[in-house]
Amino acid sequence: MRTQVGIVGAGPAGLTLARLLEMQGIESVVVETHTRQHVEERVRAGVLEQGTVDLMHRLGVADRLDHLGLVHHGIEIRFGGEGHRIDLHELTGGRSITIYGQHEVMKDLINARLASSAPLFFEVAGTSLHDLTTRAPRIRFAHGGRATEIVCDFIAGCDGFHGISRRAIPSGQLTTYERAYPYAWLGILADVAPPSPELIYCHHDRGFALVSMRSPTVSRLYLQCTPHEPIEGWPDDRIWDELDRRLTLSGGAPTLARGPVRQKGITDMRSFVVEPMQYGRLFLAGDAAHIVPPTGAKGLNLAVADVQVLAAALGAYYETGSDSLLERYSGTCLRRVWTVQRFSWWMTSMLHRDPDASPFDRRRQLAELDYVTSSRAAATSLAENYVGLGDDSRRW
Ligand code: RFL
Ligand code: PHB
Repeated sequence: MRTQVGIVGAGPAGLTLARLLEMQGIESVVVETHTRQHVEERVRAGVLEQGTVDLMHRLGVADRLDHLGLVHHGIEIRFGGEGHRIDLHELTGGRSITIYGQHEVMKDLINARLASSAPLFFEVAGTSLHDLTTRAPRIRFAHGGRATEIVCDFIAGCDGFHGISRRAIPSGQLTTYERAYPYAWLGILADVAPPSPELIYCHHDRGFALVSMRSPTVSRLYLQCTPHEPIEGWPDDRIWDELDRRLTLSGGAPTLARGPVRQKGITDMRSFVVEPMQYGRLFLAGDAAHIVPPTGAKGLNLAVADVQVLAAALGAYYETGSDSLLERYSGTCLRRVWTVQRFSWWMTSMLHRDPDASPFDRRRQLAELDYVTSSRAAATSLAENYVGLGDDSRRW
């Protein structure tokens, strides 16, 4: 089989790239290890930046998003038992975020891909990459028990943090920057109306808590916990009690309505970047190249931003024969990646309870929360990063 761009991974990065290429008349083949059902049901991100929503419109995959997405103009930062609203809309000249589950984005992109009859193979096994520094790099895999090879002009490694693309680059070619955090997130999806119309990022002596949602009847709630804790130690009642303790306002009674817990899981947190994001004719995009802790709600948005840069560079190559944008791919992406890394690290450090913090660190952290929620300048900095700096052409 031959194609112009071979795409490894049908996550947000891979399928958005496939759609962007299709709209420019560039052929691609997408290969994915999991089943369609798994990809469409995996509960992950929930916050789309304005730029991501705008892109979904340009890609013609926003009908359900327009119908089901919840547009939010603000978030709450809660600490010391008091809530403080950050008015994202007012502070950023009218921008907002949209709550729409990543799995819904996946359904929309998969439907569009299948409707166009362009190749998308689920349940492939043993993916491997070859001849990356030649003009005809190859992807090999087995599908339905048959060994298959795709000869490509370029390969996009969109296969997430645990994928094979990054590992296909010889050691010594990449520099890795990494930071682990001494805490993790326990997340639940519950069939109960969200306790607040807007997201609540809550700092508490017992640890961080986050109130989010997927719809007016489904809540998505997170608690800071210890990395590698067994989920069995967290029966539903313990989770609800802990959420109540952390989220209760000063002098108030616990107000969290409880409902059936549909899904629960623990996620470790890390910051991770490899440089450069390209090797020969292999281009890494999304979580394959970088991971952010989820506190800034940025991973999906960053993955989508990478592939916009890549699609434009591939478009220029096929139109003019020039590979100058492709050569600059990594440098262009990394500026945004590091801006978002800084913000995600900062939100994470400000809001979590660090078990290793000294009494000085603790006072400094509370002073930071106080500053962010009382200074318009500080709140504006949070707001413009949170809604996304993505379409500011002076920066990128
Ligand atoms: P993905 O989504 O991991 O997709 C990679 C795909 O590649 C497949 N794959 C392979 N396919 C073929 N051959 C192989 N050898 C393969 N190996 C792997 C995988 O099966 C998969 O389908 O990466 P991508 O596309 O880069 O997208 C990244 C996002 O998924 C991720 O950054 C976000 O989910 C992060 N994230 C959030 N991001 C946001 O923008 N806003 C949020 O609110 C937000 N909240 C979150 C999050 C991530 C979380 N978890 C669970 C990590 C909340 C959580 C709890
Ligand atoms: C979510 O709704 O899953 C969510 C919201 C905000 C975050 C992370 C995840 O910062």
